[in-house]
Amino acid sequence: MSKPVLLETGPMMTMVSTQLGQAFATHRLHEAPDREALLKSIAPDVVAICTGGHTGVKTDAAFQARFPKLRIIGNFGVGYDSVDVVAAAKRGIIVTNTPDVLSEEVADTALGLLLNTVREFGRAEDYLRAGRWAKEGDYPLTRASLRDRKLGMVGMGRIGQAIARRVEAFGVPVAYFSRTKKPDISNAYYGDLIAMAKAVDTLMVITPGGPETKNMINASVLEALGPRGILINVARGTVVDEPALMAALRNGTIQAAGLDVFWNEPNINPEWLTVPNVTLLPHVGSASIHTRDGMGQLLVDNLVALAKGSAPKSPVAETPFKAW
Ligand code: 8YV
Repeated sequence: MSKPVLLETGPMMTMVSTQLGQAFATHRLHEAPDREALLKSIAPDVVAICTGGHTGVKTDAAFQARFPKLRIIGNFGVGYDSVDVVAAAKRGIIVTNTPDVLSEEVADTALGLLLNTVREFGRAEDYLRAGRWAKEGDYPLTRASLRDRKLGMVGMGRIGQAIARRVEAFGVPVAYFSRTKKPDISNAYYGDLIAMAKAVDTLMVITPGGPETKNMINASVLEALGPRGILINVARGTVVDEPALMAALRNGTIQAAGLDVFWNEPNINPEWLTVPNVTLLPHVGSASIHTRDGMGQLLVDNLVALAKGSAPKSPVAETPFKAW
């Protein structure tokens, strides 16, 4: 019997491609000399798509519609904003993501970025490497410290809770904003983002991307955060209004920001490189070998479930699995 047909929309880790190749007849969109020709020839037979935000391919309703036999879309990453899950749900297509295996890693990154932003470690290291310590004396004392801060979480899902635990261990009180109050979480809850931004001086953004949260951190939120304000974003670039943030950093509306995610990755706005009070990371939230291996294996397990006729491990809430 011939293997079921799977499309990879972009480069995947070797361990992912190798294992998928054992269960499926795989085709790689990114390696095709003529993408359109490849899609036309395989579209009638494709039952599985392997994708991820990093591929740059939007698995939207129009893209999904090209594959009449499509049953599953496996997304590399916990965030699946590049997949239209509403369109998938309508056709009974299962969408899977990679939750849990990356929560602690992303939380570590969030804390690293927070500390770096507050205490300027990156800039202090640049100062040392440039030979300025011996010539010019000690690096200036940082204006900011975690010692007198209050932090507001924008989003309190699994990664948010892992971040909050760490922040509290540093002695910093944590409040949170989300659409609904979570009964099992005792931190101060705000249903109004502006009210929380006024009450704290540090915002940690870890909410899903997509149209619902687009530009949620806008000029009004930054104004409410105020001149001691620090914004950290480890969610999606789309959640923050970038021009508003850049202006707020330049004119002192807030003090500093730390960003792991941007509009138009990896081709970020080059103007960011000229803003001194921002710490910039190239979307490395989950990027350790240990954690990416865990994500890759979960992605494989989800997709291979179709070939085996078993239940996928982590379907997203919008497309619950019943049967193949
Ligand atoms: C990865 C991420 O960079 O899990 C996510 O949602 O943003 C990151 O872990 C991304 O999945 C790579 O496609």
